[in-house]
Amino acid sequence: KTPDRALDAVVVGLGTSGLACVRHLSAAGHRVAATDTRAEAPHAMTVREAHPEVDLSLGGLDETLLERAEEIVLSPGVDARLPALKRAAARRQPIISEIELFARSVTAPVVAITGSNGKSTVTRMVGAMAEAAGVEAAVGGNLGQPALDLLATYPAAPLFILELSSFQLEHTDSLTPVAAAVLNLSPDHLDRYDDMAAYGAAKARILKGADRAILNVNDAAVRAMAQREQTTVWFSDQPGDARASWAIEQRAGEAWLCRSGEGLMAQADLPLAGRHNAINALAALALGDAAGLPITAMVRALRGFSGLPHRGETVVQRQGRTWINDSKATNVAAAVAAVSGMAEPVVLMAGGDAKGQSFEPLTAAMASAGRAAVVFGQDAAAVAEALADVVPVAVVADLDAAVERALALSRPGDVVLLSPGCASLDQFTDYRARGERFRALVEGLADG
Ligand code: UMA
Ligand code: ADP
Repeated sequence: KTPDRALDAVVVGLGTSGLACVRHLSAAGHRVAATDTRAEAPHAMTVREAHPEVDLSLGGLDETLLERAEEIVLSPGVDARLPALKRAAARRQPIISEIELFARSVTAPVVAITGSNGKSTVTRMVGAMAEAAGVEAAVGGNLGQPALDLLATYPAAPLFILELSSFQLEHTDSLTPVAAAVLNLSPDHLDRYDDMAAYGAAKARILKGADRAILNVNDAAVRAMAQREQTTVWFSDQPGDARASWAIEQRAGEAWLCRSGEGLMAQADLPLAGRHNAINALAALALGDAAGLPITAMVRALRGFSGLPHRGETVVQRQGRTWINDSKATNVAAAVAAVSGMAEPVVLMAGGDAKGQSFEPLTAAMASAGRAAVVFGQDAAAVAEALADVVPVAVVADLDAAVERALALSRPGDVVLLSPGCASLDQFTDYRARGERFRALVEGLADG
Protein backbone atom coordinates (compact mmCIF):
# COMPACT_ATOMS: atom_id res chain seq x y z
CA LYS A 1 0.00 0.00 0.00
CA THR A 2 1.27 3.43 -0.86
CA PRO A 3 1.57 5.80 2.08
CA ASP A 4 -0.78 8.36 0.54
CA ARG A 5 -3.55 5.80 0.64
CA ALA A 6 -3.15 5.40 4.39
CA LEU A 7 -5.92 6.70 6.59
CA ASP A 8 -5.46 8.06 10.10
CA ALA A 9 -8.70 6.47 11.19
CA VAL A 10 -11.64 4.45 9.96
CA VAL A 11 -14.77 4.94 12.02
CA VAL A 12 -16.91 1.82 12.24
CA GLY A 13 -20.58 2.67 12.73
CA LEU A 14 -22.35 5.90 11.87
CA GLY A 15 -24.71 6.21 14.80
CA THR A 16 -24.50 8.93 17.43
CA SER A 17 -20.99 8.16 18.59
CA GLY A 18 -19.67 7.42 15.09
CA LEU A 19 -20.82 10.86 13.98
CA ALA A 20 -19.14 12.45 17.00
CA CYS A 21 -15.90 10.62 16.12
CA VAL A 22 -15.98 11.72 12.47
CA ARG A 23 -16.56 15.34 13.51
CA HIS A 24 -13.79 15.24 16.09
CA LEU A 25 -11.22 13.61 13.84
CA SER A 26 -12.07 15.78 10.84
CA ALA A 27 -11.87 18.95 12.91
CA ALA A 28 -8.39 17.88 14.02
CA GLY A 29 -7.34 17.56 10.36
CA HIS A 30 -7.12 13.77 10.27
CA ARG A 31 -7.80 11.70 7.17
CA VAL A 32 -10.93 9.77 8.07
CA ALA A 33 -13.19 7.22 6.43
CA ALA A 34 -16.27 5.49 7.81
CA THR A 35 -18.00 2.20 7.28
CA ASP A 36 -21.22 0.67 8.61
CA THR A 37 -22.84 -2.74 8.25
CA ARG A 38 -26.14 -1.04 7.43
CA ALA A 39 -26.95 0.24 3.97
CA GLU A 40 -28.69 3.18 5.61
CA ALA A 41 -26.68 4.20 8.65
CA PRO A 42 -28.41 6.81 10.84
CA HIS A 43 -25.91 9.62 10.21
CA ALA A 44 -24.58 8.76 6.77
CA MET A 45 -26.42 11.70 5.21
CA THR A 46 -25.11 14.15 7.82
CA VAL A 47 -21.55 13.01 7.16
CA ARG A 48 -22.01 13.19 3.38
CA GLU A 49 -23.27 16.75 3.62
CA ALA A 50 -21.04 18.17 6.33
CA HIS A 51 -17.88 16.14 5.62
CA PRO A 52 -17.67 15.39 1.89
CA GLU A 53 -13.95 14.65 2.38
CA VAL A 54 -14.83 11.53 4.40
CA ASP A 55 -14.88 8.35 2.37
CA LEU A 56 -18.06 6.39 3.18
CA SER A 57 -18.65 2.70 2.64
CA LEU A 58 -22.01 1.31 3.73
CA GLY A 59 -23.91 -1.95 3.64
CA GLY A 60 -21.09 -4.04 5.17
CA LEU A 61 -17.80 -3.50 6.96
CA ASP A 62 -15.38 -2.52 4.19
CA GLU A 63 -12.21 -4.51 4.80
CA THR A 64 -10.12 -2.77 2.17
CA LEU A 65 -10.89 0.47 3.97
CA LEU A 66 -10.19 -1.07 7.36
CA GLU A 67 -6.83 -2.34 6.14
CA ARG A 68 -5.72 1.21 5.39
CA ALA A 69 -6.46 2.51 8.88
CA GLU A 70 -3.80 3.55 11.37
CA GLU A 71 -6.53 3.11 13.95
CA ILE A 72 -10.03 1.68 13.85
CA VAL A 73 -12.58 3.61 15.89
CA LEU A 74 -15.30 1.17 16.86
CA SER A 75 -18.86 2.23 17.75
CA PRO A 76 -20.15 0.68 20.98
CA GLY A 77 -23.00 -1.13 19.24
CA VAL A 78 -20.62 -3.14 17.07
CA ASP A 79 -19.30 -6.46 18.32
CA ALA A 80 -15.49 -6.62 18.11
CA ARG A 81 -15.83 -10.38 17.53
CA LEU A 82 -17.06 -9.78 13.95
CA PRO A 83 -14.67 -11.58 11.58
CA ALA A 84 -13.49 -8.39 9.85
CA LEU A 85 -12.56 -6.87 13.20
CA LYS A 86 -10.92 -10.04 14.45
CA ARG A 87 -8.75 -10.01 11.34
CA ALA A 88 -7.87 -6.36 11.98
CA ALA A 89 -6.87 -7.24 15.53
CA ALA A 90 -4.79 -10.13 14.21
CA ARG A 91 -3.02 -7.63 11.91
CA ARG A 92 -2.29 -5.67 15.11
CA GLN A 93 -4.32 -2.68 14.01
CA PRO A 94 -5.31 -0.70 17.11
CA ILE A 95 -9.06 -0.75 17.79
CA ILE A 96 -10.17 2.18 19.91
CA SER A 97 -13.40 3.72 21.16
CA GLU A 98 -14.98 7.14 21.07
CA ILE A 99 -14.11 7.41 24.78
CA GLU A 100 -10.44 6.76 23.96
CA LEU A 101 -10.49 9.73 21.59
CA PHE A 102 -12.16 11.79 24.32
CA ALA A 103 -9.58 10.69 26.89
CA ARG A 104 -6.70 11.73 24.63
CA SER A 105 -8.14 15.25 24.25
CA VAL A 106 -9.73 16.15 27.56
CA THR A 107 -7.73 18.18 30.06
CA ALA A 108 -10.39 18.90 32.72
CA PRO A 109 -11.09 16.33 35.45
CA VAL A 110 -13.44 13.47 34.61
CA VAL A 111 -15.81 11.53 36.85
CA ALA A 112 -16.71 8.18 35.31
CA ILE A 113 -19.54 5.82 36.21
CA THR A 114 -20.29 2.26 35.19
CA GLY A 115 -22.16 -0.77 36.53
CA SER A 116 -25.00 -2.98 35.35
CA ASN A 117 -27.71 -0.75 36.87
CA GLY A 118 -28.00 2.76 38.23
CA LYS A 119 -25.45 4.39 35.92
CA SER A 120 -27.76 7.04 34.51
CA THR A 121 -29.27 7.82 37.90
CA VAL A 122 -25.87 8.23 39.57
CA THR A 123 -24.53 10.26 36.64
CA ARG A 124 -27.47 12.66 36.87
CA MET A 125 -27.13 12.82 40.66
CA VAL A 126 -23.48 13.87 40.41
CA GLY A 127 -24.50 16.35 37.71
CA ALA A 128 -27.11 17.85 40.03
CA MET A 129 -24.53 17.99 42.83
CA ALA A 130 -22.09 19.89 40.61
CA GLU A 131 -24.83 22.29 39.62
CA ALA A 132 -25.79 22.87 43.25
CA ALA A 133 -22.14 23.63 43.95
CA GLY A 134 -21.99 26.15 41.09
CA VAL A 135 -19.71 23.97 38.97
CA GLU A 136 -20.77 24.04 35.31
CA ALA A 137 -20.02 20.41 34.58
CA ALA A 138 -20.71 18.69 31.27
CA VAL A 139 -22.82 15.55 31.77
CA GLY A 140 -23.27 12.76 29.22
CA GLY A 141 -21.75 9.65 27.68
CA ASN A 142 -23.81 6.48 27.35
CA LEU A 143 -26.89 8.20 28.77
CA GLY A 144 -27.20 10.52 25.81
CA GLN A 145 -24.78 13.08 24.45
CA PRO A 146 -21.53 11.42 23.35
CA ALA A 147 -18.48 12.44 25.37
CA LEU A 148 -16.77 13.88 22.27
CA ASP A 149 -19.80 16.09 21.56
CA LEU A 150 -19.63 17.38 25.14
CA LEU A 151 -15.98 18.22 24.61
CA ALA A 152 -16.79 20.12 21.41
CA THR A 153 -19.80 21.90 22.92
CA TYR A 154 -18.32 22.73 26.34
CA PRO A 155 -14.58 23.00 25.69
CA ALA A 156 -14.10 25.02 28.89
CA ALA A 157 -16.15 22.77 31.20
CA PRO A 158 -14.32 22.45 34.53
CA LEU A 159 -15.60 18.90 35.04
CA PHE A 160 -16.92 16.07 32.86
CA ILE A 161 -19.33 13.56 34.36
CA LEU A 162 -19.68 10.48 32.17
CA GLU A 163 -21.80 7.37 32.18
CA LEU A 164 -19.77 4.65 30.48
CA SER A 165 -21.00 1.31 29.20
CA SER A 166 -18.95 -1.87 29.06
CA PHE A 167 -18.91 -1.49 25.25
CA GLN A 168 -17.34 1.95 25.51
CA LEU A 169 -14.79 0.78 28.06
CA GLU A 170 -13.69 -2.27 26.05
CA HIS A 171 -11.48 -0.22 23.75
CA THR A 172 -10.46 2.57 26.11
CA ASP A 173 -6.94 2.80 27.52
CA SER A 174 -6.03 6.41 28.23
CA LEU A 175 -8.85 7.56 30.52
CA THR A 176 -7.57 8.96 33.84
CA PRO A 177 -10.64 9.94 35.86
CA VAL A 178 -10.34 11.69 39.23
CA ALA A 179 -12.89 9.15 40.39
CA ALA A 180 -14.40 6.09 38.75
CA ALA A 181 -17.28 4.05 40.14
CA VAL A 182 -18.44 0.50 39.52
CA LEU A 183 -21.92 0.38 41.03
CA ASN A 184 -22.76 -3.32 40.72
CA LEU A 185 -22.43 -6.28 38.40
CA SER A 186 -25.27 -8.56 37.32
CA PRO A 187 -25.95 -10.52 34.13
CA ASP A 188 -26.57 -8.30 31.10
CA HIS A 189 -25.38 -8.02 27.50
CA LEU A 190 -24.32 -11.66 27.49
CA ASP A 191 -25.05 -11.71 23.78
CA ARG A 192 -21.93 -9.55 23.44
CA TYR A 193 -19.62 -11.29 25.91
CA ASP A 194 -18.39 -14.85 26.10
CA ASP A 195 -19.23 -14.96 29.83
CA MET A 196 -19.76 -12.89 32.97
CA ALA A 197 -16.01 -12.69 33.54
CA ALA A 198 -15.50 -11.00 30.17
CA TYR A 199 -18.38 -8.60 30.86
CA GLY A 200 -16.99 -7.77 34.31
CA ALA A 201 -13.49 -7.30 32.91
CA ALA A 202 -14.81 -4.71 30.45
CA LYS A 203 -16.46 -2.81 33.31
CA ALA A 204 -13.35 -3.02 35.51
CA ARG A 205 -11.37 -1.17 32.83
CA ILE A 206 -12.92 2.07 34.09
CA LEU A 207 -10.63 1.84 37.13
CA LYS A 208 -7.43 1.47 35.15
CA GLY A 209 -6.17 5.06 35.28
CA ALA A 210 -8.41 6.37 38.05
CA ASP A 211 -7.07 8.37 41.00
CA ARG A 212 -9.77 6.83 43.15
CA ALA A 213 -11.91 3.74 42.71
CA ILE A 214 -15.41 4.11 44.16
CA LEU A 215 -16.69 0.58 44.74
CA ASN A 216 -19.72 -1.25 46.12
CA VAL A 217 -18.51 -3.37 49.03
CA ASN A 218 -21.74 -5.41 49.03
CA ASP A 219 -21.18 -6.80 45.54
CA ALA A 220 -18.64 -9.63 45.46
CA ALA A 221 -17.80 -9.21 41.79
CA VAL A 222 -17.20 -5.48 42.28
CA ARG A 223 -15.22 -6.08 45.47
CA ALA A 224 -12.86 -8.30 43.49
CA MET A 225 -12.03 -5.36 41.19
CA ALA A 226 -10.15 -3.47 43.94
CA GLN A 227 -6.41 -3.10 43.34
CA ARG A 228 -3.95 -2.83 46.18
CA GLU A 229 -2.00 0.01 44.55
CA GLN A 230 -5.12 2.15 44.00
CA THR A 231 -7.00 4.27 46.53
CA THR A 232 -10.37 2.61 46.99
CA VAL A 233 -13.38 4.28 48.56
CA TRP A 234 -16.11 1.83 49.52
CA PHE A 235 -19.85 2.40 49.80
CA SER A 236 -22.26 0.01 51.48
CA ASP A 237 -25.93 -0.40 52.30
CA GLN A 238 -25.07 -2.63 55.26
CA PRO A 239 -24.70 -0.84 58.59
CA GLY A 240 -21.47 -1.20 60.52
CA ASP A 241 -19.13 -2.20 57.71
CA ALA A 242 -15.81 -0.75 58.84
CA ARG A 243 -14.43 -0.67 55.30
CA ALA A 244 -17.17 1.59 53.94
CA SER A 245 -16.67 5.36 54.17
CA TRP A 246 -20.16 5.91 52.77
CA ALA A 247 -22.93 3.78 54.22
CA ILE A 248 -26.55 3.56 55.27
CA GLU A 249 -26.71 3.41 59.06
CA GLN A 250 -29.55 3.35 61.57
CA ARG A 251 -29.98 6.56 63.61
CA ALA A 252 -32.78 6.51 66.23
CA GLY A 253 -34.59 3.83 64.27
CA GLU A 254 -34.28 5.67 60.98
CA ALA A 255 -32.04 4.91 57.99
CA TRP A 256 -29.47 7.62 57.30
CA LEU A 257 -26.93 8.23 54.57
CA CYS A 258 -23.66 8.54 56.46
CA ARG A 259 -20.07 9.47 55.84
CA SER A 260 -17.64 7.75 58.20
CA GLY A 261 -20.48 7.31 60.67
CA GLU A 262 -21.61 10.94 60.48
CA GLY A 263 -25.27 11.30 59.43
CA LEU A 264 -25.69 13.43 56.30
CA MET A 265 -29.38 13.02 55.55
CA ALA A 266 -32.23 10.67 56.37
CA GLN A 267 -32.93 8.17 53.59
CA ALA A 268 -36.57 9.22 53.86
CA ASP A 269 -35.58 12.71 52.66
CA LEU A 270 -34.44 11.28 49.37
CA PRO A 271 -37.28 11.87 46.89
CA LEU A 272 -36.43 8.58 45.12
CA ALA A 273 -37.93 5.41 46.53
CA GLY A 274 -36.11 2.13 47.00
CA ARG A 275 -32.99 0.92 48.72
CA HIS A 276 -31.19 0.82 45.36
CA ASN A 277 -31.62 4.55 45.02
CA ALA A 278 -30.18 5.14 48.49
CA ILE A 279 -27.13 3.16 47.38
CA ASN A 280 -26.99 5.17 44.18
CA ALA A 281 -27.01 8.33 46.31
CA LEU A 282 -24.08 7.03 48.38
CA ALA A 283 -22.07 6.32 45.25
CA ALA A 284 -22.87 9.81 43.94
CA LEU A 285 -21.74 11.36 47.24
CA ALA A 286 -18.47 9.45 47.12
CA LEU A 287 -17.86 10.51 43.52
CA GLY A 288 -18.76 14.14 44.16
CA ASP A 289 -16.53 14.21 47.21
CA ALA A 290 -13.63 12.84 45.17
CA ALA A 291 -14.26 15.60 42.62
CA GLY A 292 -14.06 18.21 45.39
CA LEU A 293 -17.75 19.10 45.66
CA PRO A 294 -18.83 20.34 49.10
CA ILE A 295 -21.07 18.07 51.20
CA THR A 296 -23.71 20.75 51.83
CA ALA A 297 -24.28 21.31 48.12
CA MET A 298 -24.33 17.56 47.43
CA VAL A 299 -26.94 16.91 50.11
CA ARG A 300 -29.03 19.83 48.86
CA ALA A 301 -28.93 18.33 45.36
CA LEU A 302 -30.02 14.91 46.62
CA ARG A 303 -32.96 16.38 48.54
CA GLY A 304 -34.18 17.97 45.32
CA PHE A 305 -33.42 15.03 43.02
CA SER A 306 -36.67 13.70 41.67
CA GLY A 307 -35.27 11.05 39.37
CA LEU A 308 -35.29 10.28 35.68
CA PRO A 309 -38.18 9.33 33.44
CA HIS A 310 -38.72 5.58 32.91
CA ARG A 311 -36.81 4.71 36.11
CA GLY A 312 -39.28 3.95 38.88
CA GLU A 313 -41.32 6.94 37.74
CA THR A 314 -44.80 7.31 39.24
CA VAL A 315 -46.91 8.18 36.21
CA VAL A 316 -50.36 8.58 37.67
CA GLN A 317 -52.95 7.32 40.16
CA ARG A 318 -55.82 5.64 38.37
CA GLN A 319 -58.59 3.45 39.75
CA GLY A 320 -56.94 3.61 43.17
CA ARG A 321 -53.74 2.06 41.84
CA THR A 322 -50.33 3.69 41.59
CA TRP A 323 -48.95 3.15 38.08
CA ILE A 324 -45.17 3.10 37.92
CA ASN A 325 -43.06 3.24 34.78
CA ASP A 326 -39.73 1.44 35.20
CA SER A 327 -39.26 0.69 31.50
CA LYS A 328 -35.50 1.25 31.83
CA ALA A 329 -35.33 -1.99 33.82
CA THR A 330 -33.94 -3.92 30.86
CA ASN A 331 -32.34 -6.65 32.97
CA VAL A 332 -33.51 -8.93 35.75
CA ALA A 333 -31.51 -7.29 38.57
CA ALA A 334 -33.15 -3.94 37.82
CA ALA A 335 -36.62 -5.48 37.99
CA VAL A 336 -35.71 -7.20 41.26
CA ALA A 337 -34.59 -3.86 42.72
CA ALA A 338 -37.83 -2.20 41.65
CA VAL A 339 -40.09 -4.94 43.02
CA SER A 340 -38.15 -5.18 46.30
CA GLY A 341 -38.45 -1.44 46.82
CA MET A 342 -42.25 -1.44 46.92
CA ALA A 343 -44.14 -1.16 50.18
CA GLU A 344 -47.54 -2.03 48.67
CA PRO A 345 -48.57 -5.25 46.91
CA VAL A 346 -47.25 -5.28 43.34
CA VAL A 347 -48.79 -6.35 40.09
CA LEU A 348 -45.74 -6.69 37.86
CA MET A 349 -45.77 -6.23 34.11
CA ALA A 350 -42.67 -7.84 32.58
CA GLY A 351 -41.33 -9.39 29.40
CA GLY A 352 -39.77 -8.55 26.06
CA ASP A 353 -36.40 -9.64 24.74
CA ALA A 354 -34.79 -11.64 27.58
CA LYS A 355 -31.27 -11.62 26.08
CA GLY A 356 -30.80 -15.14 27.45
CA GLN A 357 -31.14 -14.16 31.12
CA SER A 358 -32.46 -16.34 33.91
CA PHE A 359 -35.52 -14.92 35.69
CA GLU A 360 -34.98 -16.92 38.84
CA PRO A 361 -33.87 -13.92 40.95
CA LEU A 362 -37.32 -12.42 40.34
CA THR A 363 -39.07 -15.39 41.95
CA ALA A 364 -38.06 -14.55 45.51
CA ALA A 365 -38.75 -10.84 45.09
CA MET A 366 -42.27 -11.52 43.78
CA ALA A 367 -42.91 -14.17 46.43
CA SER A 368 -42.76 -11.52 49.13
CA ALA A 369 -44.13 -8.42 47.37
CA GLY A 370 -46.14 -9.74 44.45
CA ARG A 371 -49.89 -9.91 43.99
CA ALA A 372 -49.80 -11.06 40.36
CA ALA A 373 -47.79 -10.79 37.17
CA VAL A 374 -48.72 -10.03 33.60
CA VAL A 375 -46.13 -11.08 31.05
CA PHE A 376 -45.89 -10.06 27.41
CA GLY A 377 -43.56 -10.02 24.42
CA GLN A 378 -41.15 -12.44 22.79
CA ASP A 379 -39.91 -14.13 25.97
CA ALA A 380 -43.11 -14.01 28.04
CA ALA A 381 -42.97 -17.76 28.59
CA ALA A 382 -39.56 -17.63 30.30
CA VAL A 383 -40.76 -14.94 32.71
CA ALA A 384 -44.03 -16.79 33.34
CA GLU A 385 -42.16 -19.97 34.18
CA ALA A 386 -40.12 -18.26 36.88
CA LEU A 387 -43.15 -16.64 38.51
CA ALA A 388 -45.92 -19.19 38.15
CA ASP A 389 -45.15 -20.91 41.47
CA VAL A 390 -45.35 -17.73 43.54
CA VAL A 391 -48.10 -15.56 41.98
CA PRO A 392 -50.94 -15.86 39.48
CA VAL A 393 -49.48 -15.13 36.02
CA ALA A 394 -51.35 -13.93 32.95
CA VAL A 395 -49.65 -14.26 29.56
CA VAL A 396 -50.69 -11.65 26.99
CA ALA A 397 -49.44 -10.55 23.58
CA ASP A 398 -48.35 -7.00 24.18
CA LEU A 399 -48.17 -4.02 26.51
CA ASP A 400 -51.65 -2.77 25.60
CA ALA A 401 -53.19 -6.05 26.66
CA ALA A 402 -50.92 -6.17 29.71
CA VAL A 403 -52.23 -2.87 31.10
CA GLU A 404 -55.80 -4.04 30.71
CA ARG A 405 -55.09 -7.33 32.44
CA ALA A 406 -53.04 -5.69 35.21
CA LEU A 407 -55.98 -3.48 36.04
CA ALA A 408 -58.20 -6.52 36.36
CA LEU A 409 -55.71 -8.42 38.56
CA SER A 410 -54.89 -5.51 40.89
CA ARG A 411 -56.84 -4.04 43.78
CA PRO A 412 -57.19 -0.48 45.00
CA GLY A 413 -54.06 0.44 46.99
CA ASP A 414 -51.80 -1.74 44.84
CA VAL A 415 -48.84 -0.68 42.78
CA VAL A 416 -48.92 -1.65 39.12
CA LEU A 417 -45.33 -1.73 38.01
CA LEU A 418 -43.92 -1.89 34.50
CA SER A 419 -40.43 -3.24 35.18
CA PRO A 420 -39.87 -5.57 32.24
CA GLY A 421 -36.48 -7.10 33.12
CA CYS A 422 -36.02 -7.39 29.38
CA ALA A 423 -34.95 -5.31 26.40
CA SER A 424 -37.80 -3.75 24.46
CA LEU A 425 -36.46 -4.34 20.98
CA ASP A 426 -38.88 -7.16 20.09
CA GLN A 427 -41.85 -4.77 20.15
CA PHE A 428 -40.51 -1.21 20.50
CA THR A 429 -37.73 0.98 19.11
CA ASP A 430 -36.29 1.37 22.62
CA TYR A 431 -37.14 1.49 26.34
CA ARG A 432 -38.32 5.07 25.98
CA ALA A 433 -40.94 4.16 23.39
CA ARG A 434 -42.10 1.32 25.69
CA GLY A 435 -42.35 3.71 28.65
CA GLU A 436 -44.19 6.35 26.60
CA ARG A 437 -46.71 3.76 25.40
CA PHE A 438 -47.27 2.71 29.02
CA ARG A 439 -47.78 6.32 30.02
CA ALA A 440 -50.32 6.88 27.23
CA LEU A 441 -52.20 3.70 28.15
CA VAL A 442 -52.49 4.40 31.87
CA GLU A 443 -53.27 8.08 31.40
CA GLY A 444 -56.09 6.88 29.17
CA LEU A 445 -57.66 4.80 31.96
CA ALA A 446 -60.77 6.24 33.53
CA ASP A 447 -60.13 8.47 36.56
CA GLY A 448 -61.00 7.32 40.01
N1 UMA B 1 -25.12 -1.01 14.24
C1 UMA B 1 -25.08 -1.83 13.16
N2 UMA B 1 -24.05 -1.72 12.30
C2 UMA B 1 -23.06 -0.83 12.45
C3 UMA B 1 -23.09 0.02 13.56
C4 UMA B 1 -24.14 -0.10 14.45
O1 UMA B 1 -25.96 -2.65 12.96
O2 UMA B 1 -22.14 -0.82 11.61
C5 UMA B 1 -26.23 -1.14 15.20
C6 UMA B 1 -25.78 -1.67 16.56
O3 UMA B 1 -25.76 -3.06 16.59
C7 UMA B 1 -26.80 -1.08 17.49
C8 UMA B 1 -27.18 0.23 16.82
O4 UMA B 1 -26.72 0.14 15.49
O5 UMA B 1 -27.96 -1.88 17.55
C9 UMA B 1 -26.56 1.44 17.50
O6 UMA B 1 -25.17 1.23 17.64
P1 UMA B 1 -24.14 2.43 17.64
O7 UMA B 1 -22.84 1.92 18.09
O8 UMA B 1 -24.20 3.17 16.35
O9 UMA B 1 -24.77 3.34 18.80
P2 UMA B 1 -24.76 4.92 18.91
O10 UMA B 1 -25.87 5.50 18.15
O11 UMA B 1 -23.40 5.44 18.67
O12 UMA B 1 -25.11 5.07 20.47
C10 UMA B 1 -24.12 4.69 21.40
C11 UMA B 1 -24.77 3.90 22.52
N3 UMA B 1 -25.40 2.71 21.94
C12 UMA B 1 -24.95 1.47 22.19
O13 UMA B 1 -24.01 1.25 22.91
C13 UMA B 1 -25.67 0.34 21.52
C14 UMA B 1 -25.80 4.75 23.22
O14 UMA B 1 -26.26 4.05 24.36
C15 UMA B 1 -25.17 6.04 23.70
O15 UMA B 1 -26.16 6.90 24.22
C16 UMA B 1 -24.45 6.74 22.56
O16 UMA B 1 -23.51 5.84 21.94
C17 UMA B 1 -23.65 7.95 23.05
O17 UMA B 1 -22.62 7.57 23.91
C18 UMA B 1 -27.56 3.45 24.26
C19 UMA B 1 -27.51 2.03 24.78
O18 UMA B 1 -28.43 1.26 24.55
C20 UMA B 1 -28.55 4.24 25.11
N4 UMA B 1 -26.45 1.63 25.52
C21 UMA B 1 -26.35 0.31 26.10
C22 UMA B 1 -27.03 0.28 27.46
O19 UMA B 1 -27.17 1.35 28.08
O20 UMA B 1 -27.37 -0.83 27.91
C23 UMA B 1 -24.88 -0.05 26.28
P1 ADP C 1 -28.42 2.29 33.84
O1 ADP C 1 -28.02 3.60 33.24
O2 ADP C 1 -27.26 1.54 34.43
O3 ADP C 1 -29.28 1.45 32.97
P2 ADP C 1 -30.55 3.61 35.34
O4 ADP C 1 -30.22 4.61 36.39
O5 ADP C 1 -31.05 4.11 34.04
O6 ADP C 1 -29.29 2.65 35.14
O7 ADP C 1 -31.61 2.59 35.95
C1 ADP C 1 -31.98 1.45 35.20
C2 ADP C 1 -32.88 0.53 35.99
O8 ADP C 1 -32.12 -0.11 37.00
C3 ADP C 1 -34.01 1.26 36.69
O9 ADP C 1 -35.17 0.87 36.06
C4 ADP C 1 -33.99 0.82 38.16
O10 ADP C 1 -35.11 0.02 38.46
C5 ADP C 1 -32.76 -0.06 38.28
N1 ADP C 1 -31.74 0.41 39.19
C6 ADP C 1 -31.29 1.68 39.39
N2 ADP C 1 -30.28 1.68 40.28
C7 ADP C 1 -30.07 0.39 40.65
C8 ADP C 1 -29.16 -0.25 41.54
N3 ADP C 1 -28.25 0.43 42.22
N4 ADP C 1 -29.26 -1.61 41.66
C9 ADP C 1 -30.17 -2.30 40.97
N5 ADP C 1 -31.05 -1.76 40.14
C10 ADP C 1 -31.00 -0.42 39.97
